[in-house]
Amino acid sequence: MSDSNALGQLLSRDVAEPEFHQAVEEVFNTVQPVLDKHEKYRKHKILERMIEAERIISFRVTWTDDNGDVQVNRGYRVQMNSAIGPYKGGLRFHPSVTQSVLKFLAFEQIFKNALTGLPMGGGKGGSDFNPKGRSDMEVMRFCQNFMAELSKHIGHRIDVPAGDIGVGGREIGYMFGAYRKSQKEFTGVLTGKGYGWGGSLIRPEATGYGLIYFADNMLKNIGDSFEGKKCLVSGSGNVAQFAMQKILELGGIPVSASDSSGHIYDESGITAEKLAFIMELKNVKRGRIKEYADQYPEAVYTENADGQDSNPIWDHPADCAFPCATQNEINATDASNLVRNGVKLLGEGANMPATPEAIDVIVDNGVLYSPGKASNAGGVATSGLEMVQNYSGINWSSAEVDQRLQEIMKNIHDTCLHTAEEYGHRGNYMVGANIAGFIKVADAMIAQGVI
Ligand code: NDP
Ligand code: 2IT
Repeated sequence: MSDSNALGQLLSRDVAEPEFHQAVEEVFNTVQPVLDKHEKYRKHKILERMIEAERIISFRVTWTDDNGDVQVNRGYRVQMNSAIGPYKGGLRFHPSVTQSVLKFLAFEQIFKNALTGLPMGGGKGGSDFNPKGRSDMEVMRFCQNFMAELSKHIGHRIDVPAGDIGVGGREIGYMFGAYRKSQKEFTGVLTGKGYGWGGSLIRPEATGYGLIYFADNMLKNIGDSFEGKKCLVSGSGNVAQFAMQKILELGGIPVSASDSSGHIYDESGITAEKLAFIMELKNVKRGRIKEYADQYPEAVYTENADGQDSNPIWDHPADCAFPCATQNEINATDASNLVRNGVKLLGEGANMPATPEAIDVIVDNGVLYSPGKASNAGGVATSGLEMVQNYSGINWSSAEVDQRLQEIMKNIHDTCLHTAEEYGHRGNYMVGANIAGFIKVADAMIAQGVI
């Protein structure tokens, strides 16, 4: 079967899965030079096999809310590829979660995890449960019932979930407790655990820090640095918060943050003190980003409008942009706005935040661009380091984990550049990331036979 036939078959078989198709098409389009150079990948039908999940588990989650009413949600785990290690990837709790979204995320995770250099396969899971506005006890009951089913399919050498949108330390704690009780054993079955019960230092910070370490490598590669750079950041959750913290440490100036209701733009800069306010607001009070502008009147809050054809957060002057909220948050119009506003570097913290049309605009205009599967890999890489610590029963210091994270991000950066160069796409981090991740997993699949 030709590559385009394989893609056509996917498109016709997996109907109504636009996010999955988008993620697959990007990889299909960029790995063609490898398939042309090495006949074995077509012969062994590697692409066809990679786009078919090894296993997808879908299940009902029933729980009772604080009023005693029964609630029904849908849970999933997509076990996409385990050629190089146990399935590894986050859990997302958000009303927009569908099988398509989780398949796209699990597919991306295959290549991302391969790039880290650690032995982790690709997986992703979650639920359409919306934790927003729910009490701690409601979230706990949901997590316990979700884990009652998920626990049958995971294990510390089988599949190791972690957090993602809507799943942070609180949810990991409730799920870990439920797993431990049901299995009668203490293993590192989840990562992102609290320090003191198996968690790794720096895991909470790792995705945001890793993103900025990666961008710092991109800047250094062209003889530049973060010093004085104005940075647009979207989101105000885990990834955005620690990206802003590291931007500040490296001398840059974050000027925006957002949530699903709107964004704030603070031309004077989000300082360490203002960032502490955001962290308290989001992690403790679970409030809305609008409250930032009430606290700091120099900032402007803009509410999202229905039917808007562009995202106003990307229409401010800046040097760098770091989307850290969700998929497809930058379309072609936003990309043109970024270019017009002087942005020279776009580093993806979220998974697939830019549409294919937006990526074209960004790359065609010479903006340095890093795909999420490379630049947000610090989170899962540090999850891998948490697994190593759990297997060996020791805890590393913050400095040690941070040092390893920095090395991993530099290695991924260099691998992307070298691979892109080797295949005739000098400076294209997206091509480099897709090809390097693909080759590692493809070779493992071939070595292990037709299974
Ligand atoms: P959080 O839940 O901590 O934060 C998500 C942020 O994005 C919140 O500010 C949220 O606003 C906003 N957001 C979520 N969905 C939407 C939406 N549909 N439209 C607009 N804004 C939205 O999640 P994370 O920070 O962990 O994840 C952010 C991104 O980073 C995701 O794409 C995730 O897949 C990716 N990622 C996360 C990693 C991790 O280790 N956590 C690792 C690698 C990638 P609101 O509160 O209003 O929902
Ligand atoms: O998208 C991601 O890489 C994550 N949500 C982190 C996954 C993990 O296993 O730490």
